[in-house]
Amino acid sequence: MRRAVCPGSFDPITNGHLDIIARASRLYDEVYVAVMINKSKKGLFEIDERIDLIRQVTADCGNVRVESFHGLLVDFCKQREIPAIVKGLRAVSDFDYELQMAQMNIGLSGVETLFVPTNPTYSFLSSSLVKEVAQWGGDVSHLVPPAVIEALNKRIRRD
Ligand code: COD
Repeated sequence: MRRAVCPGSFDPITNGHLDIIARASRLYDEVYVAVMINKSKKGLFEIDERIDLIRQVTADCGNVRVESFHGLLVDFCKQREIPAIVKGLRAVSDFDYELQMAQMNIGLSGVETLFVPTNPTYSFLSSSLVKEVAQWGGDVSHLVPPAVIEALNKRIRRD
């Protein structure tokens, strides 16, 4: 079975993430989406909320499993016998940091990183920008799935 992981914070999942996950799901038999826990960074959404949203919007793929993990990505991979990490690349600005992580990860454990070029429609898109625009009342309905719009509206109204 060919397995890969798409890791991230997914706070919240955007159409850019979803595009990469869907493309990975067509290349691999099983794709894990790993919501990596960073306790020093308070997100807008709790980890369980992020997982729930990702499960809803990736259900159509049919071969995507969503889990959270606290620790090194390479340990997540080792425990599940995953040989490949799939990352989206938006722009040159992503490349330096992604290259460092890819080289660290292969050095730590032999796990390969494969880069998928972003869909140009989403090359500017990040979870941080979505949250900022949504918090000021801007329209992000073309940038995230409808389930995320609903969750953003609820969260922002409650705060
Ligand atoms: N188009 C295409 N791809 C995109 C887009 C977009 N618009 N937006 C995001 N992506 C892809 C990128 O590949 C990105 O890396 C990934 O989605 C996740 O994005 P985010 O913003 O949700 O997540 P990040 O960047 O905060 O995730 C960083 C990780 C959690 C993956 C990283 O810190 C990590 O692996 N942490 C675990 C601890 C660890 O192992 N540390 C050592 C690393 S060497």
